[in-house]
Amino acid sequence: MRSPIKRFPVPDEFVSWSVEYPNYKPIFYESDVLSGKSWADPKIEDEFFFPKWNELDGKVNRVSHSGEYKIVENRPQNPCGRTGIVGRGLLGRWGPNHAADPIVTRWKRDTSGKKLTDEKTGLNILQMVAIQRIDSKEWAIPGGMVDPGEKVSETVKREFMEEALSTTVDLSERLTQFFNSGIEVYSGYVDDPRNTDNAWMETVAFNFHDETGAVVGDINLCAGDDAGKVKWMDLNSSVHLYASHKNIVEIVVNRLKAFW
Ligand code: RP5
Ligand code: MG
Ligand code: MG
Repeated sequence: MRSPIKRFPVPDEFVSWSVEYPNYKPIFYESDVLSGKSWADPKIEDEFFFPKWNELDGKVNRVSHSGEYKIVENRPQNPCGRTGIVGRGLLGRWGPNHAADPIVTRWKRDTSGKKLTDEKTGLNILQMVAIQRIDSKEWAIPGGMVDPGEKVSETVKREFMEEALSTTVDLSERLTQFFNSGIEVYSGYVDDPRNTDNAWMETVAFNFHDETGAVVGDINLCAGDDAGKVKWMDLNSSVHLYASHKNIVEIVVNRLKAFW
């Protein structure tokens, strides 16, 4: 969901905290939705809230992939700079909000099963299972938040099942094996529209590649949870994807030496 709040403008040259921005007057915003939710932290001033920043805090992972983040005026500071909003905005956790993203790929083929290539470069065309988010209507990787105590390898599988297969029932042996053989392609900050000066998205993205197309190539896709639509999307440099998902997908395309 895009924040309904108008951010204080931050020109590119003032994003970095190391550059003085004396006129910076960020807007405070925390969604009412967060109050009392088990997946959200309390307000920073809550007398019973003693977060362990930069550590595994019970089951909540407050460690950033970008290294140690600063605590300024009792609040975690976004390691990528100013955003125009203070407070958590729409995000549940102060500091890093951990997600996981499954990039499920296959080669584009014709009806006879022959791999299709880009005419100019002769490179094969890669396809990814993409979902259309209900909140912003943008196409995206079918990722989601890591539950407290959950392994990211479980999160990617669970989120793919919820958003792209609309199921929570156990997968077949073959699919289970497929989802156990993912390759981690990225871990770090996500340039998500919900990020604020004190709360931001981070992800671990895994590639699950079906080389022959026999495992997930003809799987029954069905959009569920926060996905309105699901499809196999051709990947190339003109795709538009939510947040910084395009950069993450490009890593997979390069890894598999596909057309971009
Ligand atoms: C993105 O938001 C992550 O890369 C992940 O895809 C997603 C997680 O948030 P929800 O889909 O649960 O809203 O930044
Ligand atoms: Mg989800
Ligand atoms: Mg999601």
